[in-house]
Amino acid sequence: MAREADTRWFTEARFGMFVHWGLYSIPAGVWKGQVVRRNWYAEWIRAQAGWPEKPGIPKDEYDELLKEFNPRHFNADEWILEAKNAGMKYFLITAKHHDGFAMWPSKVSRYNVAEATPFGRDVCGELAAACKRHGIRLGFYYSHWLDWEYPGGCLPPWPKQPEDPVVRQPSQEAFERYWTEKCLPQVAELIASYDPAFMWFDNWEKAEHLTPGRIEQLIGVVKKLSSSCLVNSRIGTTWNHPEGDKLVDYFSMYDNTFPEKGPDFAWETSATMNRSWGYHQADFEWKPTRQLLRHLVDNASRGGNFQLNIGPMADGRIPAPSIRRLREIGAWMAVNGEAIYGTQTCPSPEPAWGRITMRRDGGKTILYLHVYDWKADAQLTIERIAGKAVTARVLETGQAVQVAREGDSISITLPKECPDERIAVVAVEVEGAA
Ligand code: FHN
Repeated sequence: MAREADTRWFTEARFGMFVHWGLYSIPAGVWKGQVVRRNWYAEWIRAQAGWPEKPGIPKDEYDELLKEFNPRHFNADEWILEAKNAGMKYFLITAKHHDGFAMWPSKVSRYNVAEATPFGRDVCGELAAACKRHGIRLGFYYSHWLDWEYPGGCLPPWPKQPEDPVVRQPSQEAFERYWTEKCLPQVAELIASYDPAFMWFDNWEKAEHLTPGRIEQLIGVVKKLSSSCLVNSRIGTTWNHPEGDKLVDYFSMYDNTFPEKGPDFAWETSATMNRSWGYHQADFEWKPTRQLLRHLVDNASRGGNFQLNIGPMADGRIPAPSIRRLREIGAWMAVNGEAIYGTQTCPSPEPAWGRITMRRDGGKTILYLHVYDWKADAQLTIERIAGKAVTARVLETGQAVQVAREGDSISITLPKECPDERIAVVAVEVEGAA
């Protein structure tokens, strides 16, 4: 087994949206008046409410949320257009998170949005159709390892913190039943019904239930139905398969992790805008747009993608702080997108003043200098770069920038006018191989 699918669309896209939405969006991080703050992950409320004294919501109590799930403002086109206008090229939705609740009318389990809630609609299907309408690639998050609804699915891998209870995991036999009765058929159903461009599985450590055989089986189910559907490393290859990540199409970093150097194949970082993935009504630690933009540029300059999460509210609306950030990023991308999409890493060392992305275009090369700290008249040097620097201009405004070769480096002089304090881009055209 080896990676064969074409990941070009993915690496060229560089930027996508992640969405965590489900029953947990109703309590939104607060259970019986108590803010759930073990790690601020609102989608973990079923396991973390009452923590540390008495963690966990009994299933019948959690299932009361089913009666309440009726998001009257949900509009798939609005979400997809919000992603598209932010400059994102793909969209990933939690088809099933750890609570085991399916966001499509699954024939495998009645624990799904169409049959078990008054809403009665096919969330995944509506989003798939909207993605198609707006030219956005679709992916599904599927929690294959943890499933807190179906007997035999794995439970929280605790204790992790001193206050965590000891959790007794299901037997291998019980997990096998869950695996063959729910996990594999649901994944097959998702691929057959909606033809996603990629699947995002979720495991982040050594797990005795994710055996090499099971991992191969799951990859096999995906690839048999769609050889072009990409599979991420969080299926468990990193920690649980002797052949490692060469079995998968792209590497997913751990949450909010931005490496100085990524692996030598396609990779991405998924990140939150505040601390939680699902909507958390008491999490006010929102990251500034400048930081989110820098994550995008950092990763792009190092050969990786950025998958930015939003947690819509239970009624289907996207929280205002997320909307503002998406639109600010979109405004930046509208003028600087060419410095992101389809670019490569630059062979010259990473500079102290910012980052460099690069595009080869026939005989010429364009270097995009992402300036993090603009100072009027400052000289910026791009070290160890071949070719003849021809022109340089501020990407947003077109203002000409002075450029010169000095030995094996190119240097530019920044004009007084900084177009964007967060990240301003200067495009330098180089003739011949850079
Ligand atoms: O436990 C999940 C968490 O809820 C969230 O879905 C993130 C997204 O990367 N993945 C797991 C933790 O890493």
